Amino acid sequence: TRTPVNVTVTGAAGQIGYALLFRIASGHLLGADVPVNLRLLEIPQGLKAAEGTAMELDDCAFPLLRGIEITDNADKAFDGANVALLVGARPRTKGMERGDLLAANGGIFKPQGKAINDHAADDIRVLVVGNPANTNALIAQAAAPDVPAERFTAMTRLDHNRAISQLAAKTGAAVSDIKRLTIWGNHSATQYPDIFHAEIAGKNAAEVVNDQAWLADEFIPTVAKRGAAIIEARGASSAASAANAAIDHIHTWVNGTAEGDWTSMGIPSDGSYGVPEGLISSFPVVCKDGKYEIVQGLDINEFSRTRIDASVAELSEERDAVRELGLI
Ligand code: NAX
Repeated sequence: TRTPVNVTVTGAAGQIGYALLFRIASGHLLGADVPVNLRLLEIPQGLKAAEGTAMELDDCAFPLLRGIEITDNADKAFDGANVALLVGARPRTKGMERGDLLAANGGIFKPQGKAINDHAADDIRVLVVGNPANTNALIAQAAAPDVPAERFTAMTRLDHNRAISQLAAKTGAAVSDIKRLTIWGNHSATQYPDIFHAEIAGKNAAEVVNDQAWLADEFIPTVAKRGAAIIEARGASSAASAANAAIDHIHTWVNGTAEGDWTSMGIPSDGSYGVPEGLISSFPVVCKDGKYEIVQGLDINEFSRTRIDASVAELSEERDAVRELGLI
């Protein structure tokens, strides 16, 4: 029998947390044969609700769930953590300036990065979901100098999945026929979903679509603004789809991408594709043996170049801003 994997979830009492925890406990995060211990980190006001969720988790009698600990202490929550899903964040409220937003999140992600640095297991893998996800991941990573930088990642898998779904709807293809889609840049309105290297049942997706106006005026904005459209329709932000994407992200990282396919992850740049080193930007990646590698050698056309550069410029500005605030 395998040793349980310690999975820490922050913001566990929130709506993504509620959609996430049951799937982790039922084996969807790591595999149907991997037992898990859950560590739930909340702020004091969230502890009672987290306890309620833990009662429900108990009531599922999940065979793979070996334990649940609930705490408002980051050092305890990350002690021995193998996987950390950083979901809890400070949302942007009306009239809030970007500097205030970054400062408030720095107050969350800097100490959590330090707690990960000091207490997590050697094989820790971190996924930041809480927005602004890429820059929050950068703040946590900078606060964890003893952890290899590549263990800090940000979630663009929801954007990736949204793009696949939109492309399938447009072409009538099955989602399972769509491969090699890429989200580049920031998880924000500037993100760039790239279909020029994507394949639909083995054919080049851009050629199958053959409609530049749809690409520029419908596909890209629909994917980028999907979060706002969900809020408008549901009266609440994406939760189950975000949780599903977080599960996908970690599952793919640990268990690998399918042969001939790749996925999108926000990861520290090594300078590939002109993205300044150290920025946490989304790239096409192949995962194998628990590691990821940026897909190299893709030909970037002018349409793509402009959009990648714009999103990366935004990431650079966010990095400058958190530097000025002393958060990295
Ligand atoms: P909720 O407001 O429902 O839940 C957030 C939870 O985090 C709350 O229970 C709160 O008490 C807790 N929390 C706040 N500060 C904390 C801290 N310092 N330590 C531990 N817990 C803390 O938000 P929810 O809808 O679950 O969304 C969570 C985050 O995901 C938001 O930042 C949201 O913007 C972000 N999203 C990111 C997405 C992505 O694709 N990267 C998509 C979905 C989502 O919008």
